[in-house]
Amino acid sequence: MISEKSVKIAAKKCGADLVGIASAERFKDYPGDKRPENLLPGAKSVIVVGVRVLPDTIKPNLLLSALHHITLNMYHNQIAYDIGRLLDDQGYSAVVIPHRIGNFDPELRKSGDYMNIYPKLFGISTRHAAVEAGLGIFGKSRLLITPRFGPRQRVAAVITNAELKPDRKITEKEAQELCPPSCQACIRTCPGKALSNEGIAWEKCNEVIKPQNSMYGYSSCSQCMIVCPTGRKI
Ligand code: B12
Ligand code: SF4
Ligand code: SF4
Repeated sequence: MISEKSVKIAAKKCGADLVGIASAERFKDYPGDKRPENLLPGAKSVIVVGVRVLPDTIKPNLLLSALHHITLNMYHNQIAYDIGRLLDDQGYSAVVIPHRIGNFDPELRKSGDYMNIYPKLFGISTRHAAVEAGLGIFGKSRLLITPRFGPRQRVAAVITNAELKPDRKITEKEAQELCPPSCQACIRTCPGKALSNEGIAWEKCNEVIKPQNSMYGYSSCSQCMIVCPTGRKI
């Protein structure tokens, strides 16, 4: 029987900065199409792996930023694949949720319903899975905020029928420290005015990053990642 410890050691050996485990049970109140069983009948656990964003690399210009995000997507996709392979070797099923490294059909991107169509393609939200796996919380930016890196990580996931001990979730008190009620940095800085205390207007964010996808091959804007004070090195 595979243990959570061996999964975590393997993920770290492959280069993961973050690894957490959620039980599939934690997704029971999610919309039907966002539950792990939707992709893997009999799913028991979701393993989430994360790699850090280097803030100094995404700052200088939009091309460097886009290329950095692509690099990290390739990297976490590979780590997730290796975990999938480890599970497969031991007779378990695994569905790997990677992230895209290239652009989608430009015609699809122009669709007025793109903000609904695009997330559905991935099955589950890896950011939600990371919160369920105790890696962090949702900040006012709607990004995953972790104690070590703030919002500066990208994440992939593996759904499996292996029963692994889930990690504890972040408490309410810890959440207040990660995204203090008084902080407004991401809201003030967002060039698309997409963020507010009420949440995010996805279409406004997409208006900012859509042209960058065509120009640089990937979403470049990372202002909500750059300005967040949480997880900064002292
Ligand atoms: C689609 C998408 C986008 C779309 C957003 C559209 C949308 N509706 O989500 C666009 C193009 C705008 C976008 C922008 C960005 N993205 Co993006 N994106 C994704 C993607 C592929 C899917 C997210 C998703 O499933 N959204 C749909 C739902 C879940 O979103 P929601 O509004 O939060 O949920 C609602 C409902 O579905 C429902 N719901 C969902 N779950 C639950 C649970 C319960 C219990 C209930 C009751 C309801 C409910 O209620 C919610 C509120 O209405 C993920 C990767 C992945 N596979 O998950 C990356 C991802 C979220 N993106 C990421 C990043 C970094 C970015 C950008 C910075 C761009 C960039 N440079 O890469 C910006 C940041 C915007 C921001 N501030 O969040 C990272 C985030 C990392 C982190 N630290 O959090 C991810 C995880 C990709 C990765 N490889 O790491 N993104
Ligand atoms: S990625 Fe840019 S446009 Fe989108 S929410 Fe973050 S700061 Fe705003
Ligand atoms: S910038 Fe401030 S408000 Fe925004 S997510 Fe980070 S801590 Fe929260």
